[in-house]
Amino acid sequence: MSKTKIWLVWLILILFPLSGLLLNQTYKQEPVYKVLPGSGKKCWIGEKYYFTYKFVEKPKLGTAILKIQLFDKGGDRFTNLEIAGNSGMPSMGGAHDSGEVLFKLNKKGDYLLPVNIVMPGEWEVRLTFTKDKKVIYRGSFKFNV
Ligand SMILES: [Cu+2]
Repeated sequence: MSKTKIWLVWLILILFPLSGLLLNQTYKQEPVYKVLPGSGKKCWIGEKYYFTYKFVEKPKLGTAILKIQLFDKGGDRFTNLEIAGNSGMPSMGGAHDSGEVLFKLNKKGDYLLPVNIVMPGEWEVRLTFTKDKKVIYRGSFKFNV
């Protein structure tokens, strides 16, 4: 092989894995969660739905129940989305992350999720809304215990 060809082979051997790494990083980007406007306030999901969220009681150590009420744009209750929540302490690098847990619907059409608060400090809940298996909205909020 000529020197040029050997160079080319080396170049390909090095560049190929490098470009793979770069592509991988692009695709593995963390999903972005919109910061929600606040407990009890209307949070719009596009123009079709909105929801409100609040804890049934002020959160303290133990299990806090997070309640979401979902409405269509006309203000009627809507229950055909799936909602998942992931709670944890941002300052503790995932040490208490619950993983994605589905909210359960009660008879009134409220979505409920138990959140396990195991220590005082700043907590975050990340919400994921899914329609027909597709994620249509991600939002998060923080609170202190
Ligand atoms: Cu902690």
